[in-house]
Amino acid sequence: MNQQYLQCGRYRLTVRQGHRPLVMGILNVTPDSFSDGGSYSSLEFALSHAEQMIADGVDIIDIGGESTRPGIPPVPLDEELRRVMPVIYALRDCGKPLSIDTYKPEVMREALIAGADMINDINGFRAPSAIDAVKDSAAGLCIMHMQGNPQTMQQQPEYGDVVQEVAAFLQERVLALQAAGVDHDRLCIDPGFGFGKSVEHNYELLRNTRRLIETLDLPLLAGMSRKSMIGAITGKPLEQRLAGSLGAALAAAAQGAMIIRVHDVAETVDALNVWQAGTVAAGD
Ligand code: 8Y7
Repeated sequence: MNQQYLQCGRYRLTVRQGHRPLVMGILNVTPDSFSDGGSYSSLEFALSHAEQMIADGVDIIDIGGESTRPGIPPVPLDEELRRVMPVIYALRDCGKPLSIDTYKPEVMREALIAGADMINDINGFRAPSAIDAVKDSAAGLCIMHMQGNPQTMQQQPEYGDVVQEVAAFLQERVLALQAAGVDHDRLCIDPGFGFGKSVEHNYELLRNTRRLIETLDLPLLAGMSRKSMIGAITGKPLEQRLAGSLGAALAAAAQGAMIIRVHDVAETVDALNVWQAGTVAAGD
């Protein structure tokens, strides 16, 4: 991969092969993501969570106002804005790039005006006007593959050659964004683990991380933290998937993944730092 950095709004992130992968910390701003019993509002909860992630060494904060777990109904536009915008304003000057996890062009536009540095679209900028919403900014763009939609995607995932089909989809979206004038150095790709994929599809994709990076010639983001693909191997419930998730992160890192999206920032930073210290960089 020739690309040395990812242009991410106000930031230029190093994504050179042989460098430690960046850690993207998941910041959910959904009513179900904080315990309602105490005195915290969801905004206060999100801000203290962000502060902790920064102390733990996070590289990018991924703010999401809509849960995209399989089967969860979509959140209306005004509700998503109500959740996400105050967090962007509050964290704008926290010193870390802010990524917004949304597939709604209106949210992309508002977030970019408010100073977001990256748009993470699980829908791969396929919504009409999604490309228009982002093309004139300097924001980093994560293009994720998803088969179907979050309501139905896990019902009957089907592929001939999953790696080939995901690569072809990502290539088509890269070309669509570039045709609209988006610079190559703003793009990263993501196979979309768990988004319309069986456990076997997910591991086939994970084992082919290197091939995806070489085929697309772009930095790759891997999001496997606590997902059912981890549960399928470990037999562990959601709250006991940290060790399995670290294993997945290292498997992706070893094949050149450059951004790892996780819930557990401190543990992932430690794991990647030790892995990096023990790895002989290719070509160095
Ligand atoms: C991913 C993601 C989720 C992922 C990217 C979860 C928003 C489900 N997963 N974005 N979002 N990649 N780019 O369990 O794998 O975190 S939501």
